[in-house]
Amino acid sequence: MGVTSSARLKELALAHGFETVGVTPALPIEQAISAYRTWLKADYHGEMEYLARHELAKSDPKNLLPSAKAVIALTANYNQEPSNDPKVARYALGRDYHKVLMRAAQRLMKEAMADHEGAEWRVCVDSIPIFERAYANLAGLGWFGKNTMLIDSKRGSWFFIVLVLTSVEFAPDAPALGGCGNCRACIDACPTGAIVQLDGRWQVDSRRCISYQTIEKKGDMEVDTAGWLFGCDVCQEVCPFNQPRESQPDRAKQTTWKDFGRRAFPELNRIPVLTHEEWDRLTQGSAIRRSGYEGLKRNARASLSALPRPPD
Ligand code: B12
Ligand code: SF4
Ligand code: SF4
Repeated sequence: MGVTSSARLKELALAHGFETVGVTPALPIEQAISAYRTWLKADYHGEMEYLARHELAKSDPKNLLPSAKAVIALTANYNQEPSNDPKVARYALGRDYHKVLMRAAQRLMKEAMADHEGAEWRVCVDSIPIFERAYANLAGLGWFGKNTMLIDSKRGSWFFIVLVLTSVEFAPDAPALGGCGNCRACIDACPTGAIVQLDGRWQVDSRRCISYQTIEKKGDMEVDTAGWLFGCDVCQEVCPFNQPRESQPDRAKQTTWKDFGRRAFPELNRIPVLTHEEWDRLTQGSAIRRSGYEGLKRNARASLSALPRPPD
């Protein structure tokens, strides 16, 4: 079978709620492999041991789907008004994106593959070892900002990435081009100095990153979390590509995915005294569950102790 047009696939992807879609060949990406190795060697993954274990699997998409010919990259906008009490990163305000986007991508692929008898595919939503940003970059969906986020010049960076490996050889798109120029707003604004130069590239040292400390890290908190209960959005909030602009109507738009709408949270000072049942109800179907019951309470205590005290 020769190269297949991606026109219908793209039409369907937009109809299923994804904002952008692109295709790139299912080949190893040498620059990503080498950047990833350097990052691991510097211990920037902290205690996320699974990232080191995944180094080999990540080197070739055929390790994940032997028949893979193309990688389809999709984005889903999660932008909404920030939550300030408690401070929860925007991506985690609604329903757990892993589940929502896995379902949406499976529905899309069933429809898109109806005419491709015997076609195979595998959906990845931050769920299997693959360089999501690197493939999405080559598929034309965004470029790497100094904060390491994939940035779409027209839309900004408030989006999730979904990849689909497929045995159908869809026609590839051109990689996305762009850059930060002289801007360094995210580097200066990061409360913990987590965006650092490594081998000539800006990278995130997870050990210093509030997102890592409040979501992935077990045990004691090692940095001042600047009031964040779960995740951190500072390096995206300050980015000029995330500010509304008349000449860019798609920039900083609010999400249209109903599932990502904000759920109700108790105030920060209520969280350290939540019972297990209350925590269970609060976090069901939410990405916030990842930090665990003790982890969320630890985050709240750390945030409360970091808040400026009112004068006596
Ligand atoms: C581990 C991880 C983290 C860690 C480390 C983050 C980091 N910057 O490395 C922590 C816990 C800190 C984290 C935080 C967040 N994360 Co996170 N995370 C991941 C995960 C699972 C792996 C990332 C990774 O491998 N990092 C190591 C570095 C070295 O890899 P990388 O960032 O992919 O960088 C690549 C490029 O530099 C590339 N490269 C270098 N040179 C070249 C040249 C060319 C030509 C090419 C093609 C590529 C290339 O190679 C590198 C390796 O792929 C991905 C999902 C996935 N499977 O990819 C989500 C992911 C990156 N996270 C995501 C999100 C949303 C977040 C947060 C915003 C959540 C929050 N609000 O708290 C923050 C943002 C912090 C930040 N500034 O990055 C999204 C990002 C979407 C986007 N628009 O970019 C992802 C893609 C999940 C998803 N499916 O949507 N995350
Ligand atoms: S998520 Fe927060 S702590 Fe992590 S790099 Fe961005 S600004 Fe710094
Ligand atoms: S804030 Fe500036 S330096 Fe940082 S990613 Fe955005 S444009 Fe690049």
